[in-house]
Amino acid sequence: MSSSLRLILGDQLSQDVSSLQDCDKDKDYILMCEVWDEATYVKHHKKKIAFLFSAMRHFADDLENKGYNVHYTKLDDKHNTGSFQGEVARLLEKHAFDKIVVTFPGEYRVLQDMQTWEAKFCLPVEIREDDRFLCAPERFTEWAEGRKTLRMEFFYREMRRKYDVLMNGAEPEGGQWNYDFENRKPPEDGLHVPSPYTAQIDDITKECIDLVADRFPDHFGDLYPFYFAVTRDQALYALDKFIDERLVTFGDYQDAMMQGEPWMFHSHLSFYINCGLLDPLEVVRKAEAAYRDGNAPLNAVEGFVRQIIGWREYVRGIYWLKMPEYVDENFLKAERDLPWLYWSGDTQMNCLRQCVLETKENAYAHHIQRLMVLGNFALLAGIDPKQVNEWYLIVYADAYEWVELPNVSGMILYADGGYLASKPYAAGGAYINRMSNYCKNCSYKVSKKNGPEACPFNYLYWDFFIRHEDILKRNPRLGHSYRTLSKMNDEKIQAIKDDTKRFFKELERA
Ligand code: FAD
Ligand code: DLZ
Ligand code: SF4
Repeated sequence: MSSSLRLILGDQLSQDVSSLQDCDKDKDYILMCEVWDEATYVKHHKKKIAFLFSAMRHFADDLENKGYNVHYTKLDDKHNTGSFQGEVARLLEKHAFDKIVVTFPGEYRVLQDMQTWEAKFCLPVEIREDDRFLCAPERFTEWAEGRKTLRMEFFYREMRRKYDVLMNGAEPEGGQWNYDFENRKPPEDGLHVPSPYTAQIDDITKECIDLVADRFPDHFGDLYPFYFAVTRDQALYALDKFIDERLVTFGDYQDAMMQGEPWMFHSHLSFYINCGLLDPLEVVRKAEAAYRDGNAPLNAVEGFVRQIIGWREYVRGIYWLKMPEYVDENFLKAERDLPWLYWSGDTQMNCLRQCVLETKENAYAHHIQRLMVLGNFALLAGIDPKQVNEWYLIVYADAYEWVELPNVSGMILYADGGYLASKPYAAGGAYINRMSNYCKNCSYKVSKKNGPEACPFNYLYWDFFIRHEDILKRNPRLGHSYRTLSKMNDEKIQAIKDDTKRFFKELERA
């Protein structure tokens, strides 16, 4: 009787994941395993581990209730080998299988491991496409071929056409592809942000939280409050809540940051989309339906849809196109060690402090916090891309290398020399002041450009452009910055350099 082993990873928790298609409930076995290697190859945020273990356990229960043979290894099982490979080997010893079936993993290192299994186990290993993504790596490669640099906008338009999202025949809905120019409202005093989705902690989740507290005490992050959805039903509820309560204002305040409001009008769905509890296209279709029904404006829905069928697919395409070299990219030769403040939040820079502390509490920060505060500082300070990547992979519950690495090396650090983004997203304090209310509670003065009281972003910004003049000056999108720089006198340039030197001296002492 032919029988196959179906391995399902922690970020493949979808009933229609390709490795489950044609799974025979009588003959085949599903393997899911909590393994030490995955939980510690970087020291993931405690909340991320508890979330994934609980979602995995709930998913395994669902499959069992549907009549599948599920072999589930818990972290503390006596015979747990600690790795995917070891757990596959253990199940192969117990049962005779003719093949192993897996869905294409989200990380290169896991794929590399899987590619050795056929020889190791003397069994065919079928690595199936992950068709939860809308653009297969081969299609992306075809699209990218012959282009020296890539631009998300053109890729996004193709995805809109292909999946018929917000289209009006052959034309984009409303006549324009992109409504970003409407999505830059600063936060206003008294702005009411709805409360985010909060799931009840059930026995399974409680067990996972306790396990993580016990086994990973030295990992970063808080376990409580724990609010994540851990089942598909809960994730669907979180999706509906976003569509009903936040989507309408998502566009307007997409770039806004407010002290004490970590969730703003974002969806907080990346955890669920990335681990499989939600399907990206179903999320997009629901948002589009809200627009068609007159419940959300076009700028909000287009902005939201672009993040998912545009950016999300685009960064994944770049990941698989550019791996394995992408991890080593360091175009700007950034070498500074990651400052301790990224773990402790211990800094007088209020924007950074807020973003780090919220990350620690929630395993979440919204896009602009990740990009324009935490990322902007890493870029301007010239922090080593490997260390920045590791930090982002650790601290966010939605982080897997396929999505984290291009966002960090490509989007924030310009480490790929402009392959993903057309220019570095560098900004001074004025941007943060315009888009947030952090500066009101800061010991530094955002209006001051130099001296010990000045907002460090102000002089770090110019020092960055001075440091990299040789390679960045030729970028036409940076023409304005370099024209301004060329008008600065020697005294001003020296003040920028002196302030930067003093700032890093103090940072190293901290
Ligand atoms: P929303 O603002 O509600 O956006 C909707 C959805 O769009 C998200 O759920 C996500 O699926 C998708 N999305 C939006 N922007 C991006 C993007 N740039 N790349 C890919 N998908 C996107 N996202 C991750 O899922 N995992 C990561 O590890 C991750 N690391 C990041 C690191 C940096 C430096 C930056 C700048 C961005 C990173 N992002 C990452 C992208 C983005 O910040 C998060 O997807 C988003 O903050 C998740 O919150 P949300 O669900 O509330 O998003
Ligand atoms: C992130 C993660 C963690 C912390 N633990 C596990 C685990 O124990 N078992 C598992 O199957 N998956 C886990 N994951 C998710 C994997 O790291 C992820 O599937 C791979 O990185 C491929 O994307
Ligand atoms: Fe951040 Fe500068 Fe504003 Fe302080 S003054 S919150 S450091 S941008």
